[in-house]
Amino acid sequence: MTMLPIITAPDPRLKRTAKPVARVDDGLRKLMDDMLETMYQAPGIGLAAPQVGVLKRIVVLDLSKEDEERRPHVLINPELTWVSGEDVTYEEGCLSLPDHYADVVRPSAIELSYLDRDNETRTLEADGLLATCIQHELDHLDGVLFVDRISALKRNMILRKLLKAKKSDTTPSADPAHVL
Ligand code: GNR
Ligand code: NI
Repeated sequence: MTMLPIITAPDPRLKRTAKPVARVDDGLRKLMDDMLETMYQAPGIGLAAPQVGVLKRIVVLDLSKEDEERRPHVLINPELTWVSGEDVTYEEGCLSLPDHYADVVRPSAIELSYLDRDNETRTLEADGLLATCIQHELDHLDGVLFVDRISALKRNMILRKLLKAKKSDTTPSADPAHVL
């Protein structure tokens, strides 16, 4: 297992649209295992490939509690096939927006189709935190962050603080000259 570095905002790589996967092969299965390990280590409940610099439509998630057995899930080329008319508000966080949280409104229940790690097409119905998390991850595949779904005032406040944190970080990979 390899830990992958997680990209944090502001970074143009988080704003791009990820490309569909033609076929799941051993290389992508290794990437998904590394993404799961990276997500558990972070720790987070979901991770999308663009967050580790891979512009492919791949998502991993696991909503099991720390004291429970792990329930890893991988979604390849996920597509919403239905969203509820009813909305719900969750306080969201994002590994690419470290230490910032905000209330985000999204449909409360969804249905989606996706490929699993054996290239089988599957469908899933979700509500509660799972529905919110999946929508948050699907947004990453389209270059959308949760701050794009809140007021411009709150968004700019969070992005300004993240940029400031990056500017005071002296590690070369965090140099804004490279990431902006
Ligand atoms: O770990 C995460 N928690 C979370 C909480 C509420 C709504 C969405 C999320 S996803 C986030 C991990 C992450 O950044 N995934 O892209
Ligand atoms: Ni996120």
